[in-house]
Parts: sequence; structure tokens; C-alpha cells
Amino acid sequence: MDNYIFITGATSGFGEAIARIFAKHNWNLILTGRREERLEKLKNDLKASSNYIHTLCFDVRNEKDVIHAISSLPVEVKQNIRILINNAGLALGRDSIENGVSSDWDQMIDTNVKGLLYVSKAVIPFLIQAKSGHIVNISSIAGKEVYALGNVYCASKHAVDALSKSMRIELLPHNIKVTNIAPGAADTEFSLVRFKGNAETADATYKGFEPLIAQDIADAVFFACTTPKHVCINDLVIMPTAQANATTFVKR
Ligand code: NDP
Ligand code: 8X3
Repeated sequence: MDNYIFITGATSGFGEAIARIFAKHNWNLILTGRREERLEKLKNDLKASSNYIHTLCFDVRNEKDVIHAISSLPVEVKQNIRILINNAGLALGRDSIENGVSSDWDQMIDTNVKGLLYVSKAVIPFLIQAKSGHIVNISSIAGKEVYALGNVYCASKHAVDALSKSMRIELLPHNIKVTNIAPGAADTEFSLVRFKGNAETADATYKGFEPLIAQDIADAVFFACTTPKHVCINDLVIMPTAQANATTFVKR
């Protein structure tokens, strides 16, 4: 198979699990993230099952680096990108606006919204050229609802939800599918990052109920990307069974 899947945030959590499931099904991979050693380790882990694996180490917040990294791929690789997974993202802190840290707001908006735009702008021309493709944007339940102290993260994920809808309209004439995925609580490195390395607070997020795991989201992404040509999954909200919406859980 010549086709490539391009995954942002492949160094942990959902992105890594998505890389693993597509590798198992013999896709060629373009794996990206900031942590180079993790990209190399994943490449080594997957090289037996996947045909070709390219790693690109860049920060999605830096448009020049995004453009430079994607341009550095061989032409035949760029031309064969068929799936883009816009997954890289993060929450930082849980504070009211008056107590919020403005550098955290910048990082969330620059990564979750502007980074997704920079990568999409660089990759979409290859999908248009191929007259075929699929973009999966990883949003969140925080892109459908808001919760107290989630203000800027929720706003950034509402932006992802809106961008998914816009992309779907704009890319329709080019035969490019767009799927928005909105997970609830999933036990990845997400909370450790949100609480800035405080493992105790991060672990408490998942106490008393069974959260999603990265594999659950990877399975859904793989399903959405392998429907027949005439079928597009527009939007998926995926929750732990113990979570009804952004704030209602059954915890024991
Ligand atoms: P992880 O923290 O495990 O993974 C986040 C990934 O994003 C990492 O690979 C990280 O790579 C990458 N990333 C973060 N910032 C940047 C950046 N500036 N440039 C490039 N890559 C970056 O969390 P998840 O797997 O849970 O998160 C994946 C996505 O899912 C995020 O968009 C998150 O908002 C969303 N989400 C998560 C939920 C959850 O409960 N876990 C629920 C709903 C949505 P590196 O650090 O190497 O750059
Ligand atoms: C991550 C899930 O509920 O912390 O997007 O917003 S939540």
C-alpha cells in the first residue's frame, strides 16, 4: 500500500495508539511530535509491521517549522498522504479567568487551534491534488459543552468543532471527508500535562470510575477511516460509560 497517514501528537496517548493500529493494518506512517526520542522509539517498535515510517519533530505552534518539516518529506510521500489526524493538543490548568495564567491560554490556543490550522494548511493541498482524503480532528466533549474552570480549553475545543464543520463544507467538492471526534475523560498523559506534572491531582481525575483509554479512541478513528467511500462519519462523541456529559459522572 502506498498511502500515508499523517498523525500529530504521536508521542503519547491517542496519537500513539492511532499510529499503532494503522501500523498493524500496514499503513505507511508519518509520525510527528516535539519529543524526538519518543518518535524514534515508536518508529523502532512499529517498523516490523508498517511499510514506511517517517518521523518529523516539530512544534505545531511554529508555522515556519510546520512548513519546513512537511516540505522536507519526499515528494512521493507528500503526494500519497490520504489521512491527516489533527490530534496534538493540551489543556493547561483549571482556573477561573481572573486567576488564569495568560501564558497557559496562549499555549492552548496556539496549539489546539492555530497549530491545527498550520498543519491543515500545509497538508490539505496534497489531499486536494489527490482528489481524495480524510481529515480527523480530535476535539473533545469540551468542544460541545463547557464546564467551570475549563474556559479557555473549552473555547479552544469549540473552535476545533467549528473548524471541522467549516472544513467539511470547504473540502466537500474535493472528495475529502472530515470527521470530528469528541472524547470524554480518557486516561492518557493529558491530566499530567494539565496539572503540570502533579501526578496525584492527575490520577484523582480518573478515580472511582473506568475512564476511556487511548485504544478506545484509536479503534473509533480506525473505524471512521475505513468506512466505504460513500460514507463519512461527521461527528463522534465518545464517553466512558460512567460519564453522561462534561460534568456528570457516576463515581464509586
Ligand atoms: P497526551 O498528553 O497523551 O498527548 C498529547 C500529544 O500532543 C502528545 O503527543 C504531544 O507531543 C502533542 N503535543 C502537545 N503540544 C504539542 C505541540 N506544541 N506541538 C506538537 N505536538 C504537541 O494527551 P491525549 O492523547 O489525551 O491528547 C490528544 C488530544 O486529545 C488532545 O488534543 C486533547 O486535547 C484531546 N482530548 C483528550 C482527552 C482526554 O481526556 N485525554 C479527552 C478529549 C480530548 P509532544 O509533547 O511530544 O509534542
Ligand atoms: C479532555 C476532557 O473533560 O477534561 O478534553 O475537557 S475534559
